[in-house]
Amino acid sequence: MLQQETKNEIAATLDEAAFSATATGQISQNQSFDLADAYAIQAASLDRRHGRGEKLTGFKLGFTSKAKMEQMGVHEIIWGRLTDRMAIENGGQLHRSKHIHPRVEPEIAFLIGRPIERALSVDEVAGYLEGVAGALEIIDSRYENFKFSLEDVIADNCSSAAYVLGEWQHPTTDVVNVSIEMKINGELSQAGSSSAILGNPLAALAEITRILSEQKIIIKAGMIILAGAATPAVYVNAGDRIEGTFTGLGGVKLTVK
Ligand code: OOG
Ligand code: MG
Repeated sequence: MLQQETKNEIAATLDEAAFSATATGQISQNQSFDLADAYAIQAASLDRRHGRGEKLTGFKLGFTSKAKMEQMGVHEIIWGRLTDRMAIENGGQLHRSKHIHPRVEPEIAFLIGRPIERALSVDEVAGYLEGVAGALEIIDSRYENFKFSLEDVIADNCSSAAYVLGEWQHPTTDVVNVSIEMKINGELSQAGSSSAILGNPLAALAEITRILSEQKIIIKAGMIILAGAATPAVYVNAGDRIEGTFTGLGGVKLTVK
């Protein structure tokens, strides 16, 4: 268990790495720390963002599909926090120079319609939704070579960097068998199915209600939840045009400047 002062120092290092778009070494190479420490560092790094005026907009899950677990070598579900500064409008631009080594991945997003304070079952979660959408997430590990341990990536707010939401669809729209394609510059880069996300993205939503209610964190109405990518993530370069298509949910576009 780390001292609070040490957690704050690590949080500052990660926050500055993100802010200056400069990679830093893995924390786990100099320090042993546990999952509780890792989430406390994440919270402290978010406090720094809130101090600069950023607002919490929701939460994301990570490593909810085999494809992601295998790509990154981490096999546990993780969660992180999203802020308004990370939101990019559909069709908008990502500034490559503001990031270290950004990657993009297709996601399913949920818009929460009423507060959630307890663990909900997969059958219950649908009743708390105001919308569902396709999304693109930009992840940008603050660690050199995009390499990390489970604790490292949690402390680094699960590599969260930016997200683009598609148009919200009615909450009863099927999200279980959505075919997902991600094209870069018109060429198919990744293809998958939303069923790769814990068999059903609503299961990811149920999972985060369980995790956050244990942490006494309320998911407020209007918040967004990203269920985790169904496919591996792909590096992006300046000039790239990225397009996610999600059968029944529509498309999401992003260009990299
Ligand atoms: C960690 C973030 C994982 C997902 O959707 O699985 C994630 C990473 O891969 O750097 O966002
Ligand atoms: Mg993701």
